[in-house]
Formats: sequence, structure tokens, C-alpha cells
Amino acid sequence: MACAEPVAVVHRGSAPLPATAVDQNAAPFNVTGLSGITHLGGNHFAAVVDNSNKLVHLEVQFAADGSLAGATPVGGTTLSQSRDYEAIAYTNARLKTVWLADEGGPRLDEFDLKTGELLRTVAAPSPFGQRRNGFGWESLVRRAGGGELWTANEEALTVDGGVSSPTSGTTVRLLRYAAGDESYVAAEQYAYPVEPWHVGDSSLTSAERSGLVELVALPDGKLLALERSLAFSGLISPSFENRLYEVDLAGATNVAGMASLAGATYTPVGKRLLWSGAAAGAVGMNMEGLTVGPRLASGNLTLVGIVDDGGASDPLSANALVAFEVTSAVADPSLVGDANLDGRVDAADVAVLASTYGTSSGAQWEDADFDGDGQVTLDDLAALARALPVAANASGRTTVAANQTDQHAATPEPSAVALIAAAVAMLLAARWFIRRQKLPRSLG
Ligand SMILES: [Ca+2]
Ligand SMILES: [Ca+2]
Ligand SMILES: [Ca+2]
Repeated sequence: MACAEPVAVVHRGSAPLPATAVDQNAAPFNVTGLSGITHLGGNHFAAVVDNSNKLVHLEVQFAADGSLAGATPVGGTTLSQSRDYEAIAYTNARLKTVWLADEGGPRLDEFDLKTGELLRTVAAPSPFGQRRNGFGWESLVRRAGGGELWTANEEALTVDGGVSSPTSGTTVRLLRYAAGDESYVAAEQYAYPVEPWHVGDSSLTSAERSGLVELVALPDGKLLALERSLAFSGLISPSFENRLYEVDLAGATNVAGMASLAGATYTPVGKRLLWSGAAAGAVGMNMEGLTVGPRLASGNLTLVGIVDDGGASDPLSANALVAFEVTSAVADPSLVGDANLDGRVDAADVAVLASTYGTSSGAQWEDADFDGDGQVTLDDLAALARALPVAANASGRTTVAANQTDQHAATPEPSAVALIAAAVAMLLAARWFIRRQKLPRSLG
């Protein structure tokens, strides 16, 4: 990739969220303890309520600079089981599912986003069984295409060292799950050093902490880490500080085989501070979740955070969304048209688009939503058709430019457009026929 620009992030304020929502059965419920958020495409998001079985569906409007112009609950999902879910990651419009990280397990559960049915559970590898109470998994991100999930513990496992303090941080493990044939399989782990508390101690209090509460993946593959510090200074004066870092995995030791990090020799991940401060309010709020949102008209990316109001136990925090604008250019290295992210634009991508064409919300890149509006429409079909680098070379063979990086470089011949249009029409007709015959779908 050419000239990778350093990531730059600007805080764009916050907006309150209402205290009630309505689930899939039209039953109202209280919104409290919002702890994770994920982007469903377009202006739609889903947030998870901790210690519950509830998801809240949100519609969010953005101003030109990424600040929040509106945030409204538009529904909810009651899940088939209640756990301490602290983070959420959406899959795509074909699966219509979310993965949730259970802090208490710790474990990952996949649910149907609409019905709330539990579909799958993935266990934690052994070191994470040594979690400290309340300091389990708070983070979850699914990389574009679903090739991997990342999670992490909030503060050190008992086998890895001490918890945070005013003068020392705590070492946690980033954990990568790789997509397997049936589900996700635990893979590498990397040590991540969390910063100490942002202010000194009060001898009268004991709720202070500094930990890793969220992971985010930018479209170019960079991982971001959100830390949250709560500390009481003076006699008893509480404040929150959030810190957002870019994570550098280069050269870091895979510590998956290490039963303990205490006293062990390893290289932790690198980190670079992108932003720190009060997410909302004068002395900060308890921002626990963060996700990449839609691109703005300027081309800049949005990041959207969510605040856990802490129920009755936190006088500082309230239900709220927090906005950030990524002011540096974040490229999406995927080829426009390459829905299945295999580096080629070909019939397999046409098949994806044919299976998702007409999706009106929730579509991701891997559903063939190439313009990021959450829908799969004629615009996406046209983008795919334009990207098909079908051209007869000197030997007369049809070739595909596997390393094409300039999406405008290969303008297909009119005959190629006609070819793809015909292929899509055939696939759409086949799908219609399959539905009419009530046969099992083989696509999607
Ligand atoms: Ca929480
Ligand atoms: Ca492809
Ligand atoms: Ca689209």
C-alpha cells in the first residue's frame, strides 16, 4: 500500500440515549448498562446491555464532521439467555447474527439478531479461565470478511500479574480466533500493557480500575484498543478517562503457549496514543464500547462509542453515544467488487451479489454492499460490473488482475458489462425459481 498515513482521531462529542426500547415481541424494556456497540451498515447499529438478555437497535444520524445529529432506539432483541455480555460484533446480512462476549464465562455466543435464538458457543482457551471476577472479556471485534474475531481480558489474569494501580498498569492478553470450517478456533495471543489509573488514589474508595474495554478494527486492518480508567482523587472525587490506542502487532510474541506471563520473557504489542480524555460530561463517563461506523461524505470514517450508565451505582454516567471522526485517510484495501475478499473480482462475487441483491438493510462489504449504505442495490451491481477486469489479452484468454489496486484502472469492455448483467439476471432468476419451488437455497 502506498504512503500509509498515521491514524488521527478527533472526539466529536456525545448524545444522550432514551431509557426504554421495545423488543421483537413489542415488549418494552429498560435500557441500562449499555456495554458494547456494533455497526449493522448504513445508519444502523446494535448495542448490548450487560447482565441481561437484551440488545438495543439504534438509528444514528451524523453531521458532516462526524458529530451526532440524532440517535434513536428503533427496536430491540430479547435473547434466549441472559449473561454478562459486554461486547458485540455483527456478522452480515446473509447470516443476520451477532457474536457476544460473555465477561463471566468467558465465552463467545452467536445469536440470531432477529429472533434472539442462541446458535453457537465458542469456549475460551485455558489461560482465560484464570480471569479475575469482573475483569474478563469486555472486548470483541470481527474483522471484515469474518476471517477472525479478537477479544481480550480487561485486567490481568491471576497467572499473569497484578491489577492496575495509580502507579502501574496491568498486562492483558489479546486473543485472536481464526475462522474454521464450523466455527471459530482460538489462535494467537499477544500481551498488551494497559496504562495505570489516570489520577491518584483516595484511601476511602475501592472501585478504581484501569483496563482494556474494547477492540476495533479499521478497514485497512489496523487494530485499535480502548482503555477505561476510573479513579477517585482527593478525598473522594471520581472521574473517568478513556484512552484510544493504535495497536502494533509487529514483532510481538505469540504468548498462547505461556501458562503465565509473570516473570516470563516476551515482547508485548506496541501501542500509540490516538486520543485520551472525557468521552462525555465534565469528568468523563464510562465509555465501554466502540465500533467503526459509516463513512462521511468527506470520505472520513466515523467511530461510535457507547456509555454504560452503571445502573444506580454510577452517578457520573448516563445512556449515551460518543462520536469520533478518523481525520486521517483510512483506505479499504479490498477491491471494489471483491465481496468474498479473495483478491479477485469474478463469478464467485457475482454469486454473492445475486444472493443478496435487494437487501434493504444490514448489508456489509461481504454481502456485496460496496458503497456502505447497508443495502445491495443497482449501485453495487454497477460497481461490481465496472470492477470486473474482463478483457481479452494478446493470447485471447480472459484474465483477471489479481493485484489491481486502482479500482478505476480497469474499465471493462461493454461486452463484459453485458456479460455480468446477464449472469446476475440468471442468478436472480435462479434464486426466484428456488424460492418459488420452496427448495433449499444453495446460495448465501
Ligand atoms: Ca458494562
Ligand atoms: Ca472475489
Ligand atoms: Ca450499497
